[in-house]
Amino acid sequence: MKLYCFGESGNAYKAALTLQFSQQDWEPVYVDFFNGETRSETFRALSVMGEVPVLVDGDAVLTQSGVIQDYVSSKSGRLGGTSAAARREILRWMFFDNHKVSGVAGPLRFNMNFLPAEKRNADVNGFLAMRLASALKIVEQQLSNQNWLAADHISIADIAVAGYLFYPEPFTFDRQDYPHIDRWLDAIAAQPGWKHPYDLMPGSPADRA
Ligand SMILES: N[C@@H](CCC(=O)N[C@@H](CS)C(=O)NCC(=O)O)C(=O)O
Repeated sequence: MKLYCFGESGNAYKAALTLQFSQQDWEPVYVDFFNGETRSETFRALSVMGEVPVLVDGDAVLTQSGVIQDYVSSKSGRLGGTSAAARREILRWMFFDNHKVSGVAGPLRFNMNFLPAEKRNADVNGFLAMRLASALKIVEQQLSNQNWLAADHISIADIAVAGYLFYPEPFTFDRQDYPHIDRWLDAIAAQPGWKHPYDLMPGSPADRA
């Protein structure tokens, strides 16, 4: 399988970690996001939404990190639920992630680190930081009652919610403020196949330094 990705993309990282943890044979294809590749006609032919990640598996072309995660989980028989109800519980946390955690952490991290300084808006970032803190409190609460977010084992929901939280750039998230999230991130990083995003996918801020 080929994963179109770049190192700075937390959404791509979720797909890459899912492939790693489910022991799939895959390789990354670098997408030059910072030079506008996701807006090119060639890329749009692959992904009408113009977004990374894209997974190509033979004739199957998949976009949206959650769909890719679900596909890889179903294909490998790993990281998913064993019943329809268990799968729904996993999806419930993935939708929460896409809307309230990654959907906020991604733009906030982009604004604070990758947007040119003159375009940064403190009010926008303050609003996003407040929204992120509220969502992370809910994650912290869930993890105070159980080891994993949506099942009694690691699932694609854990990978989705954790995706952005492994990045080193500042985006107002500090592991020390969330002891249960801190413990859970360590448990994810201890899984066989785990790698830091900049070691797993091509591209990192160091390339533009
Ligand atoms: N909901 C999507 C979000 C994907 C997304 O936002 N991808 C970003 C990189 S992290 C992207 O490719 N953006 C391209 C653009 O905005 O032009 C998913 O989970 O895959």
